[in-house]
Amino acid sequence: MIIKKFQGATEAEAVLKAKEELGSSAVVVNVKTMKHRGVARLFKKDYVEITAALEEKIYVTGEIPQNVVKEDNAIEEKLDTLQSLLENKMKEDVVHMKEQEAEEKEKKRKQENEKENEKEQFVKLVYNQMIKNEVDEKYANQIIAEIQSLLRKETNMDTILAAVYQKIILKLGQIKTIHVEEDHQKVVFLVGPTGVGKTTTIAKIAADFKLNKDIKVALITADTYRIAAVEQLKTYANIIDVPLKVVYTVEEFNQAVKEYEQYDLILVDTAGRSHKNAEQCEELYHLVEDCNLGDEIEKECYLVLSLTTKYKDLMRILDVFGKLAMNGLIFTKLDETTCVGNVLNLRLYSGLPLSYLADGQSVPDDISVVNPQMIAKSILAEGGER
Ligand SMILES: Nc1nc2c(ncn2[C@@H]2O[C@H](COP(=O)(O)OP(=O)(O)O)[C@@H](O)[C@H]2O)c(=O)[nH]1
Ligand SMILES: [Mg+2]
Repeated sequence: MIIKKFQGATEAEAVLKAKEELGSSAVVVNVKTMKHRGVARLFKKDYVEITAALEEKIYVTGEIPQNVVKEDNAIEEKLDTLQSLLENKMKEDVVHMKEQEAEEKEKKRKQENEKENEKEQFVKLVYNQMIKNEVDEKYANQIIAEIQSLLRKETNMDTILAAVYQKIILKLGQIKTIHVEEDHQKVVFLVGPTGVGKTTTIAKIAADFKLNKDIKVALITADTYRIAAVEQLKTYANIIDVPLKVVYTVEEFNQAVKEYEQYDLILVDTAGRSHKNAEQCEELYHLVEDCNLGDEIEKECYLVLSLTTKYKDLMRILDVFGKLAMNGLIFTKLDETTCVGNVLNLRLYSGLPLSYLADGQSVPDDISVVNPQMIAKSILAEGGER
């Protein structure tokens, strides 16, 4: 606001002066009639003084008074300050935002690291579980390595565990059982070390085929080293009601098979061979490989192993018996161990299919076809739980 006083002989003259200087927008805010003082009062006439006011920034044309220009400059300065303040504030905000972004990123990275650690620990746990259940380190590592691509993107622990479980089942592979067709003779040898349960397993299998599958079963035993061994199988043969022939030579064996012409499944018990005794083993190879069965009769051979045997010994046994063409692996004494890792180990070490699993001394009940789901679960369970 500009306020200024103007004088004139009359009010109109003073107003005119005001409008000339301040422009037509000037407003008269006060009018005073003034008298001269002292002697001058006698010679001079009264005059009028007005106070005119003008809002700033109204000037459009004409000369702008100095004080108005000053005020204008002040405002501009203020505006400039305001603008630079604003600019500074914006700059600060940008810096702040960038800092916040970096912080968020760091937080996210930390969370991801935490998850990664958690995952690593979980995988380690799964690995340890396999080792505790006596899976060979080599195979446990292989399994973990094979799910690496899934581990890179997956964070859900259940999914990871399920993938390991699936891998184990895949590795356990297709199960091979003894398959017998009517009028299609099959001769099946069970071989393996002493005392693993060959004779007991033969009795169990014979009973299952005869009683549950209605297959004509006959037995031959070539285990003539111990009288007790023959007697043992004789007892089972009587109970199950199947014929049994005892043979001492390959010729006798061939003859026995001939005489069993009408039987669909002939199960052959063999003497337990120490894998350390080469001569004993040669005898067995001779029997299994050189027997003359003719083209009509199918021959199969299964290696019987006890789950109570150490992995190292099992590997040696496999090295020795592996010289025979083998169709599958039978494991016994599952009931005497909590660790089934060797089922997977031997399957992978030999490349042979898994067949049967015996879990007790009781004939005919304690045997079943290998169940890969059960083995995989047990391998991943605390204490090999089944
Ligand atoms: N706990 C247990 N014992 C078994 C099993 N299979 C066989 N056995 C026992 O192991 C011992 C030797 O069995 P045997 O059939 O004579 O073995 P072989 O020498 O291989 O013929 C016997 O006392 C059997 O009762 C099994 O699955 N579990
Ligand atoms: Mg025996």
